[in-house]
Amino acid sequence: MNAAKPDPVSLSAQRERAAYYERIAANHMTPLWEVLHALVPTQPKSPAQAAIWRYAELREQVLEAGRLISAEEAERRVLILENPGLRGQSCITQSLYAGLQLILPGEVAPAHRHTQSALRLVLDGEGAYTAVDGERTTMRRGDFIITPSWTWHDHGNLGNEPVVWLDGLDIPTVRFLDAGFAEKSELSSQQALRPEGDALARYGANMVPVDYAPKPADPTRVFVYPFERTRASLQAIAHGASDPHHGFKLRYVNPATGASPMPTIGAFAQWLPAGFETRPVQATDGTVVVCLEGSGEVNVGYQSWRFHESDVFVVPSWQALQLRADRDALMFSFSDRPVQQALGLWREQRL
Ligand code: GTQ
Repeated sequence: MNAAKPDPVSLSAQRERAAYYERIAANHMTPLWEVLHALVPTQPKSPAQAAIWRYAELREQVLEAGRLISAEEAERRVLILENPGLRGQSCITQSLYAGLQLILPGEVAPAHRHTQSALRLVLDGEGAYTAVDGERTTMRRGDFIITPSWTWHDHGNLGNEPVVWLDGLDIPTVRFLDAGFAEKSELSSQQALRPEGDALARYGANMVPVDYAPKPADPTRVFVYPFERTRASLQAIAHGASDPHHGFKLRYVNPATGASPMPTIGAFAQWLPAGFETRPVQATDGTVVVCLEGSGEVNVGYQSWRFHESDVFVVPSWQALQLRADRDALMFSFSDRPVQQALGLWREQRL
């Protein structure tokens, strides 16, 4: 259908409308017709921009923060990765926050809990741990660790080198819903209630405790997805058929339900053999991507970058993504996909 173009508006009509808008503004009202197309766009037009953070620079700058403030004083010593299109809002996409956290040998990031859900992706250094609701896990490069909503968590470094990881939280989502609560623990480090590995043994070995009956939206009790398992799975499936748009890609799940590990954040691991080039694909979930192994080139919309180990980039909603690996590449990513799927909003277009 070809809608007829409306007649041009005379200057006097324009002035009359402007005066009217001012009168109704006094009653806290505003006309829909001036904003309708921005409110109901024909397709997503995210203010977020595609961007890349190179780890070589990130590392230097977060280590500098280590000389300026202690983990104890900061509570969490983190450099927020702020989307250049969303400055001042502490977010990397409209719904997600990302930051680079540093913990130095001997330091403790004290126990607290909040309704925001968090994930960690360990990037650098050995000897740190995260404790979640009374159980510690040693953090190793590539490990994907979660602290679901309202779980107590603290971090510490028992080793002798700086440890750096990427934090991903649903802070903007919880802020949007005005549903944020937080509290600090009296104890700086939680007391261990269970031995290390307990949760993984109980919930992460294709079994669950005999009387365990999770609700569909419950986060998983498996709070660590060890990198060696992820890597072994990706390498095993890489002998089979690839997906032209995704290479070899798996999503992390709550093994007891099949849902995402936490209700607000989905996470993915992807293997691209050397020389593999994905076909472009766009999706409504703005996504944060980390290169854990290998190197290559990424195209997001009209931009393109080379990426190396531990580089982080963000792909805004509905921008076309294309990846090319020049060495075998292992990519981790996270997004708000489970939220969009629960609301019936998620779309993907394979180009
Ligand atoms: O480790 O608990 O990057 O509470 C932001 C808020 C990390 C954490 C962040 C947090 C944490």
